[in-house]
Amino acid sequence: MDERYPFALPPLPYGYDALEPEIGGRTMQYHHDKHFAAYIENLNRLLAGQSAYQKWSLNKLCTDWEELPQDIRQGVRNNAGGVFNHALYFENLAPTPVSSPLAPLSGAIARSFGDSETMKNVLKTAALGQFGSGWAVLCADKGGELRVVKTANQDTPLPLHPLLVCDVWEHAYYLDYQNRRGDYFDSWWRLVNWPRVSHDYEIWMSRRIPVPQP
Ligand code: MN3
Repeated sequence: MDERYPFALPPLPYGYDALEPEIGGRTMQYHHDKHFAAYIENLNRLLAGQSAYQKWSLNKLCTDWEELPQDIRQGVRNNAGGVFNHALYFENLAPTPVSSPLAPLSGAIARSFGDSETMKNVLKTAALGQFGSGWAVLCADKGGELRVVKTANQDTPLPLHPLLVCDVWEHAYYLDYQNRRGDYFDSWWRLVNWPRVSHDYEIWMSRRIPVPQP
């Protein structure tokens, strides 16, 4: 993402209760207005007075945080990742989802997983297998192949390109599902905005830089 300091909280693209009954309005309100907002505020606070790094894009902050001064390094890692992951999370969902991925993503799913159900199971295994807080992510590599990764805390899968992110921090589901992360995953899956995810894959494929031939 190309956004730069000062970062602003993007509005939720639907109403707080638009994803009910799968995800409750209270969860969405706290998740967007408190948790997501806090990552934005913290990142802006960390970068205030750091003019050299205010020019960095969100992507660069997420990938090159090790180059930052010691006193802001870990904070930027956590909060830039939080901004990046949550921006995608809320956009990945929709109140009236289309039930299946569109071409060319559908073809990539067939190549990489066989079918959508298998991909869902691989993603669910990652979501359930992430110990503690983190994310399960469907990613595309530079060649357009798909893969599933899990990340801890607010780490991102960059430089792999994340297409679809499942937040498995308890704040994403505890009010609605308590300890039942698997039930949350199944509900979350029904909300996936496949037209948006498919479009994102198409854009990623069109922007690929050809590998230079020796
Ligand atoms: Mn979250």
